[in-house]
Amino acid sequence: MKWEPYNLVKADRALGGTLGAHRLDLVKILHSVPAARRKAFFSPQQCRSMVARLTQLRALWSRDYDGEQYSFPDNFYARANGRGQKAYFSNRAEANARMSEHFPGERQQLLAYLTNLLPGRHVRVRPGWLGPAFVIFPAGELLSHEPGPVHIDLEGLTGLDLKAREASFFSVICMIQPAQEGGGVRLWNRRFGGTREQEDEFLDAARRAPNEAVEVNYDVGDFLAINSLSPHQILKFGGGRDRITLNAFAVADATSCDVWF
Ligand SMILES: O=C(O)CCC(=O)C(=O)O
Ligand SMILES: [Fe+2]
Repeated sequence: MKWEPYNLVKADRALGGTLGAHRLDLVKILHSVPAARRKAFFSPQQCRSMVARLTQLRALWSRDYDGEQYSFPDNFYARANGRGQKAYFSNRAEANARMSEHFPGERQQLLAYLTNLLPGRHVRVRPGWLGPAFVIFPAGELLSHEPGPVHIDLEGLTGLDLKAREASFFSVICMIQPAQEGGGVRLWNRRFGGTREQEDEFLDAARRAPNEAVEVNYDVGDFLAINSLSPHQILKFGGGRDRITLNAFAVADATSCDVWF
C-alpha cells in the first residue's frame, strides 16, 4: 500500500548515466507511481537569488483567491476559478516576457530537464499560454490554518480526451522557499479515469481513504513531478516564511510535451 516517490537521481545512477541522459521516461514512470522527485534540482544559492528577485517584483504579483495565494506573473487555474480566463490570455505575452526577463536561466533549466526526462518529445511552452511560473502562499494565510483541498489538476485540459491520454498529464513543482514547518504534499496512489462529471465522486472516495495517502516533504530546490490525475493536497504550514514554488503543468504524447502554468 505505502509507496515512495520515484527517485530520479538514484534511478539515473543505477543506469550509469549522467542525470537525465535520455534514459528515463517521466511519462512511463508516472504511469506506475504517482510522483517522481529529484532532490536539490535548484541549488540553495539559485533559490535564494530567485526569492530576492521575486521579492523585488512584489508589486507585480497577481493576487489570487482573495490573497490566499499569489502568482508571478500569472496562474491559469486561479483565473479559471476566479476572475476568468480572458485576462490570462490577454496578459500572456507580457507575462512570458516578464519570466524571460527576470528568470531566463531557471526557466530554461527546468525545460531542459523535462526534455531530458521525456525522450523523443519536443518540450515547449504551450503555444498561446504562459510557461512555468511562481506560486506564493503567504505565511499566516489560509494554508497556515488548514490544508489545501484534495484535488486533481484538470484545469487547462479542456477538449482533450482524458481517458485516452491518461497518465500523460503531469504537474511539476520546484520548491524555491519551503515553509518553516510542514507545507508538504499528500498524495494518493489512484488515478482519475472518468469523465468530469465523476470528478467529485472520485475525490470524495480519496478523502474517505486518508490512510492510503503518502506525505512528501520538500527541501529547498527539490523537483517533484506528479501525475495530474492522482489526488493530492498541499499540507498546512507554520512559521513566518512564505511558501514559494516554481510550477508547471504538462501534457505529453509520443512526440511532444506542452508546458504551461
Ligand atoms: O505546491 C504543491 O505542493 C502542489 C501544487 C499543486 O497541487 C498544484 O499546483 O496543482
Ligand atoms: Fe495540484
